[in-house]
Amino acid sequence: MKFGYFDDANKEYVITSPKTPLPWINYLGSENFFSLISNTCGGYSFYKDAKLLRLTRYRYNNVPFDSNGHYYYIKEGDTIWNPGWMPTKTDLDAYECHHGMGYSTFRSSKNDLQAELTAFVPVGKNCEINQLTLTNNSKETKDFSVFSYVEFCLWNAMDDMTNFQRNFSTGEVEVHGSAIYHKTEYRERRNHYALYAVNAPVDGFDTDRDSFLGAYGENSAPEVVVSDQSKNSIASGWAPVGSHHLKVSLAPGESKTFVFILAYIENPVEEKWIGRAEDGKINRTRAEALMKEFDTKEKSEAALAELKKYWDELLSHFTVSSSEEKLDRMVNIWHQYQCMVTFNMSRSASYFESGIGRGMGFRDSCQDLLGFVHLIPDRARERILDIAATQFEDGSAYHQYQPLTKKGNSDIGSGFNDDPLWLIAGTAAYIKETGDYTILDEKTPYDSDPSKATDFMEHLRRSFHYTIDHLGPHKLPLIGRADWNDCLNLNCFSTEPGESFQTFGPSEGPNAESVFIAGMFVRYGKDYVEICRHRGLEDEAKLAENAIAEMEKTVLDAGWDGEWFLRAYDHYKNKIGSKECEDGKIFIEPQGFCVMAEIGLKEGNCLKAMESVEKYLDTKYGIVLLQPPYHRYHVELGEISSYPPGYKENAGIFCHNNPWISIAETVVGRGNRAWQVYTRTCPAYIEDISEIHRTEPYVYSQMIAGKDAPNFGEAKNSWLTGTAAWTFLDVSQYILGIRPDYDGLTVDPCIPSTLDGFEAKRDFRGVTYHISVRNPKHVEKGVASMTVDGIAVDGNTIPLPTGKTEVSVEVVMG
Ligand code: BGC
Ligand code: IFM
Repeated sequence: MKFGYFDDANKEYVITSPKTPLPWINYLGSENFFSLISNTCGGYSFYKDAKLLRLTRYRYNNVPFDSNGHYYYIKEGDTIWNPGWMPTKTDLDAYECHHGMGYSTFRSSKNDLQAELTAFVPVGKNCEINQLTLTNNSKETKDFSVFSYVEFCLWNAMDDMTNFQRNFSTGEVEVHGSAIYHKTEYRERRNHYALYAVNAPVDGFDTDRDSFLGAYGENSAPEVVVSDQSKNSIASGWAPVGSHHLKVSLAPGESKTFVFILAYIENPVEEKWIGRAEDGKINRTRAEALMKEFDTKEKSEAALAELKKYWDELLSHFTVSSSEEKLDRMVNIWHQYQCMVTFNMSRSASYFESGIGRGMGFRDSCQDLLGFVHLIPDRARERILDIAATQFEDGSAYHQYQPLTKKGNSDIGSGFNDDPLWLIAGTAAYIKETGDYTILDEKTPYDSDPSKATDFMEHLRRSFHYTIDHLGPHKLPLIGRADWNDCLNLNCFSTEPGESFQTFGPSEGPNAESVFIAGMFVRYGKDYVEICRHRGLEDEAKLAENAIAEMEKTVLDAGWDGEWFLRAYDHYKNKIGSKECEDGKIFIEPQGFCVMAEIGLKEGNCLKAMESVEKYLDTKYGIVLLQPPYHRYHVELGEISSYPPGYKENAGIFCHNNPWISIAETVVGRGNRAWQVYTRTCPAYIEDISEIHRTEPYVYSQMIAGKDAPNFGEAKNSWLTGTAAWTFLDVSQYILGIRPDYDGLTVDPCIPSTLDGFEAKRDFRGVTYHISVRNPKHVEKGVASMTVDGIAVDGNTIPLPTGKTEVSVEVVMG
C-alpha cells in the first residue's frame, strides 16, 4: 500500500494522506540553519547544533505523536484547520504534502478555501521562510483569520527539557510591529536571538504560551484561535511562543500571499556590547535587514527558485539513465539527497535521534564521506580534518563530537577499535575522488589541542598502527569496547546475577578480538599503502604490506569457520559467530568486509562466505545481521542480546551492512545477486509495502525488523544512517561500476544479466564523462572493450584526459 507517489520531474515525493504510518519528514537547510519538517508540519529548527542552539521546541515521543511544529491555523466561521492537518486534525477536502529538495509544500483546502504553504531555508541564509498563499475558490467573499504559531526553545534543548526551576523564569521577548523576537539568554550573552515575523501588518499577536493556548489548553484548540482574538501577550518567563494574527478578506478567485520568516540572528562577538541599550533591548539591525530581503512574495519565490537551482546543480554531477525507473530515481534524486542530509546531520537530529544525544560520530561521519565526497569535495576535505582533530595521539579517537564546538565528547569517550581505520577509508575516498594529496600536509591537532599537532599523514599512520599495536591472543585486532557493531561488547562480565554488564579494565586484558576489524585492516590497509607510496614512503608501504599479508593469513587460519568467516573471539577466547555457538552462529559483518578485502578470494573462501549468507541470513526484506538470534541474555556479549530477537543488532535487517554484501557479491562477480540484495532494501523498490515498512519510502532506514521479530519488515531509524553512504557506494561504484581510483575513473559494472546496459554522466576532477554501457551478451560482469572518445583503450580505467572538459566513454560488457 502506498501513501503517495514519486514526482521525478519535480524531484518530489508527494504524500496524499496526512495519516502516514509514521511521520514522514524532510530536512530544510544545508549550511547552518536547519529545520526538520514532517508531512503534518511537525518539527523544529536549530542553528548549527540541535542540542545547543535550538530555536523551536519539540516534545519527544509525544501523544499525539509529532504534535509540535510550525503551525498555521485558519479559522473561517466555526471551522479551524491547518494546511498540514495537524494539530487540529480537521478533515480536509484536499491534502498534499510535497517533500522536495530542501523544501516542503503543503497544498490543502477546506470549504473552497485553498492554502499553499511552502517551507524552505534559502541558500546561504540563517532562516526558514514559510510562504503561505490563500486562495478563495468559492463564489462568495471569504473573511477569515490566520494565526501563526511556533513555540520557542530556550536554546539548549537538553536544559530546556529538564531545568525548569531556572528556565521557567528566563524567557523574554520583544515585539516590534509584525516582528516577534525571542531573546532569552540575550541578557547574559548578548549575541543571539530568534526572529519570527510576517511581511504584513498584524491584527494581533501572542508570545506567551498559556495566553495563546488557554489554561490547560492544547495545540489542537488554542483559546486565542477558538475565540478569534489575539491577546497581545508578552511572555515573561514560562514558555515564550510566537503567534501572529492576520485577518484576511478574499473576493471570489482572489489570492493573497504572506511571507513568514523564522530566523537565527547572531551579532558578531566584537559587536556584542555595541548599541547596547541599558534597558536590555536587543540590537535589531541584522534582523531588520534580513526581513527586508524577504518582504515580498517575489523575493521569497526568487529565493525558492535559487534553492531549486542549487539542488539541480548539485545533483547533476552523477546521473544515470536506464530502463529501471526506480534505480534512476533513487540514484539521481533521493539517494544523493539523503547522503547530503547525513553530511549535514551526521547522527544528531532526526525523528529517531533527539538532537541532544549523539552529535557527530567519528566512525559515522567518516563513512558518510563515502556517499557525498563527489558532491562537495571541498567540504569533505574540511570534514576529514575536523574529524581527525578529535583523534588522540595514540591513533584512537573520541567516538563522537559536538558539531558546534567540534570537540570530542568525553561522556562517550573512546575505545571503539574500528574508529581509526575509518579515517583511512574516508581519506582514501577523498583522494580517489579529487586527486588532492595536499590534504596530507595539513597541520592537524590531536584531541582538539593545536599545541599537539602533526601533519595529517601522521594521523593516518597512527590510525593504521593503532591496529597493529593492539592485537590479541590470535593476532587478530583487539575489539575494545566494540567495533562497527556497537552492541557487540565482548570484554564483559557481571559480578552479580541480574546486574547489567561491566567491562574488563586494562589489567585483565581486555582480550576480545574482531575478525571484522581484521577485514577492515586489510581493505583499507591497501589504501594506506597506496597513499604511502605516493608520498615516497616506501619503507612504511612495505611494512604495511607485510602487516596486511600477515593479517590475511591470520584471518584464514584463526578467522575462518569452515563455511563462513568467524565474527570474533570474546574475552575468554570463545568463538563468536561459529557453527559451534548455540545462537549467533553466523554474522553478516565479517562476510561483507573480508570478502570486500578479498581475503581468500583465490582459495574460494569468498564465494563460500557469500553462499552461506544467502543460505542462512537471507529474507525477503533483506539480509539479517546474524542467525540464529540470541534468544536469551548473554552478559559476556554485552548489549547485543538485550534486544529481543529480530531487532537492531540482534538479527535485525541492518540496512547499513546489506550493501557490504551487495558489494562483496560484485567482488565474486555475481551481478544478479548483488542487484537482488540492492533492491530488497532500496526505498523506491519497496514503496508498495509502505504499510509494512512504515518509514519514508524515499529514504533508507537504519534497520528493518528481521524474520525473528513479530513486526518482520517494519523499518526504524530513517534518514541518519550509514546505509545512505554505503548503498550509494554500492550502486554507483560497484553495481554501475563507475569508480574513482587513484589514477582515473574505472568503469567496472556488475549488473543483473537482464539489463541491456545504461547511460551515465559523471563529473570527475573537472571533467564530465558521458558513459555508455552496453550488455549485448547479458553477462553479469566483465568489460570486453572500452573506447574513450572513439579510441580503444586497454583495461577499464579511463586515462586522465588533458585539456578536455567532456569525454565520451563506450563500454561493452562481455
Ligand atoms: C545501538 C545503541 C547504541 C548506538 C550507538 C545502536 O545501534 O542499538 O544502543 O547506543 O548504536 O552508536
Ligand atoms: O556502526 C554503528 C553506528 O556507528 C551507529 N549505529 C549502529 C551501527 C551498528 O551498531
